[in-house]
Amino acid sequence: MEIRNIAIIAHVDHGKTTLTDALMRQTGVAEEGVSMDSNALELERGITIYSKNAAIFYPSSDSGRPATKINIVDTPGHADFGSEVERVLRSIDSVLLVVDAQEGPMPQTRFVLKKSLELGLKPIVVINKIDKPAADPERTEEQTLELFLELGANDEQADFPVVYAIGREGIAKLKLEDKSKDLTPLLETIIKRVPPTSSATIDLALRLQPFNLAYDNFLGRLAVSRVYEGSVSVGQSVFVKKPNNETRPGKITKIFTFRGLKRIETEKAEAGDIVMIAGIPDIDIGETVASNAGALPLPAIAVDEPTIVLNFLVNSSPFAGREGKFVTSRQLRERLERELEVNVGLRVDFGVSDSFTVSGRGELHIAILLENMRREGYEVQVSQPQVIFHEEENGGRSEPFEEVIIDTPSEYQGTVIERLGKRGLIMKDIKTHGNSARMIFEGPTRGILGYRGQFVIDTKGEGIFSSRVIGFETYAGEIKKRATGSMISMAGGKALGYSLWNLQERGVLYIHPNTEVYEGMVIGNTSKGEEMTVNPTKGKQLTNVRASGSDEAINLTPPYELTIERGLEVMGEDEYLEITPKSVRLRKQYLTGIDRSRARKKT
Ligand SMILES: Nc1nc2c(ncn2[C@@H]2O[C@H](COP(=O)(O)OP(=O)(O)OP(=O)(O)O)[C@@H](O)[C@H]2O)c(=O)[nH]1
Ligand SMILES: [Mg+2]
Repeated sequence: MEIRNIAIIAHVDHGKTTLTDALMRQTGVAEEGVSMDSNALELERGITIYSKNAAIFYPSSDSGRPATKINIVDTPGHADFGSEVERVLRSIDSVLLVVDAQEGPMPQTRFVLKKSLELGLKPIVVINKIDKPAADPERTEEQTLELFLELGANDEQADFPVVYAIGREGIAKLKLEDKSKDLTPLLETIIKRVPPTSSATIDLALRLQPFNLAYDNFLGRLAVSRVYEGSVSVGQSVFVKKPNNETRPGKITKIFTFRGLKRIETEKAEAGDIVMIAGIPDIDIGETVASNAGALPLPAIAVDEPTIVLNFLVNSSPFAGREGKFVTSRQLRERLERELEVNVGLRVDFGVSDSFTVSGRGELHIAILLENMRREGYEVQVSQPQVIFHEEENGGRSEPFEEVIIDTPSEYQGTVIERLGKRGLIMKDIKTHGNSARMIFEGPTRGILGYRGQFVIDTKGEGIFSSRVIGFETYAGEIKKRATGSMISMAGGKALGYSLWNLQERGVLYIHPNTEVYEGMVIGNTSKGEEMTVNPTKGKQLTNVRASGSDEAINLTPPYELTIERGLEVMGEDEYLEITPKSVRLRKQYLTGIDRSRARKKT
């Protein structure tokens, strides 16, 4: 059977997964309701976190034409997971570049297209969501072509085929005025434009390379791999080679191919296919599995370096152990070790016994790990994320820089420019279109950390903020962020509506009435920026003149409830974010006022 290998790439939310799901449905490998976004967190958030494989067969066997197997890798669009995409691109032969017909090319469109063009891939452009009321497919197509040229596409690449689609309805067409009822035009374009994998390499000795990892409780580490040459069989003895040619022996114990999302166990797979192999417990992305000890390793696959770092600690709050099943240092360590099996962008330094230093690609990357852990029953507390500095050879320091693209109604652009300016970001470009502005900034990750929440407020929820790391650049100097102070509880007990009502004048509260608090817990922030110790458990002094029942009704503003992401954003350097299966609490590292002033004196 002929094989075509493609990845589907785009900016976040432009419709990759919806389109892939529709392709699986229409080719009969998945039922209604089955989605590539299969992980619980993905379903809840509606974003793709992990890249995943599926295989479809087209045309279907009853058409009389020989069927082709199309391996599709759906990739995440969020910039924090950009390195996943990069790895995948190395292992496929063409990409579907999906672009939202209303938004046009966005930062991550640029990133994934740049990587694809550099690898010599010839993308198929899918202008998606043409059903949106403000969709402008022609303009989007023009902007996409401009982007191709700007990124140095060669003539062949710039002469890309365009397919228009409404992924959500499972419709694709080659011309906007065409009538279509399904995705056939897209499938035909894939068959026509994506080169089939070469059958000439099947007779060579085996070389395959993993580009993704998975874990199975029974089989251990699994490697999603592209077979480049030869064939691989169950029971085969192999040599596993690092890019530097360091070689160790191994044995293949299981092989799976894909049908839709399902894994199908098989005895043998041949060059061209994408398979999952088991049996090599320490296999890593970018290594080469070969049948000959003397085989040359395939070119390495680079994994992006982490940009932010924080500590994971055993929860030491007064409420520790109330809600979690797994709370000990040993349990945390084991969980993090397990994460390292599959989470390629993550690094953990297990140095000190009760505190693990975890580095990742961004706040969302870390937040997803924490969210998964709390769902599994873990309790943990973490310190404030910091950017990672690199020491340069000339003795200077460099730090991660990001490109930020902001779309906002024009009336808020001034506020955004001012805020980002203060945070060390420089505006590179601004374009207005109707009543909205698109601005491009560049600057240190340090300046962006903790800004997203403020951005939502500044643009009244109407702005779109996207950013991605562009590399390490010279240290941008000191950045003064607006100091937010914490409102710290001085007592333990239940927060009372009456005292919260008094406190809400002074800042933004994180808790509801009846929330249990402890001494040293941060219950809100102060608008003036000073630290404030308060007693949220204090009730109203009852006098004998009025009974409590006939009190004037109090009007409480809904609190700014902490989620993991919000917590990571608002927390101070001297605080911990406490995460348990049921709660996210912010606290001072030192819980009592005395301990805090002692610690301050020491530094
Ligand atoms: N109007 C319209 N909405 C669509 C279409 N296709 C997808 N959507 C919606 O767009 C949103 C995002 O779709 P996804 O398929 O999850 O996007 P994605 O590109 O996979 O997102 P990430 O994987 O998180 O980057 C969902 O709410 C879809 O229902 C379409 O053709 N038209
Ligand atoms: Mg997706």
